[in-house]
Amino acid sequence: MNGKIIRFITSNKHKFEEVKSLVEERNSDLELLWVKLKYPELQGNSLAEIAIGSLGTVLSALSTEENEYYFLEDAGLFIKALNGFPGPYSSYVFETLGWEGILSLLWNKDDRDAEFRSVCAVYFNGEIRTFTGTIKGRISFQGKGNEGFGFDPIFVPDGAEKTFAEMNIEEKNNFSHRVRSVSLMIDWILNT
Ligand code: ITT
Repeated sequence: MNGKIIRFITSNKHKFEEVKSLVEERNSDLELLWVKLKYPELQGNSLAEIAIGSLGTVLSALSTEENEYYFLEDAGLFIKALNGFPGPYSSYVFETLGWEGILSLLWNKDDRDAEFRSVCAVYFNGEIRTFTGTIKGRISFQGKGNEGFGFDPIFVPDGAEKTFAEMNIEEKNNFSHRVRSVSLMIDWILNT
């Protein structure tokens, strides 16, 4: 079936552009539209819980069209030496400490293992589903690069020598947690 409409609810232009690039690369007949909205992010112990709760809140304020897909995506950085912190609290930690604060917390840690996780929650005709993507990597010792957003200057994905912020969108998309969760969602959408 052609011409399916997917509406991505996010306030973050970078996230939208990463997903747009992926949708264009898949070359399917999906039409991606941006619902530019800053929604109140519910706190929770897991990204899935936060994503489902936030989507429910947003949907209650939107009038949805039948046969259209509505999704949002919640991501977090999980650092091994900090027992998974900031994880589901990544937005708050980024706003308060920034990536520089994360480097300070790790100043005496040799173990730099970390992962980005992403959960998409998608609504379609009365039901919500979630899809998860993960990329393992490490926290660099210094911030590097000007591309991207958030913690990109300090995250080096496994298989690369550069931080996400030293990559353009296409390069980052070869690794990213977001591409992994959204690709699973697209596979599902193309099969419904
Ligand atoms: P939304 O409007 O879509 O919620 P957001 O920027 O608040 O946009 P998230 O809640 O998903 O996005 O992200 C939580 C935090 O994790 C956020 O502050 C980002 O800085 C960071 N983050 C998420 N994905 C990232 C990525 O791909 N690269 C770097 N940092 C990322």
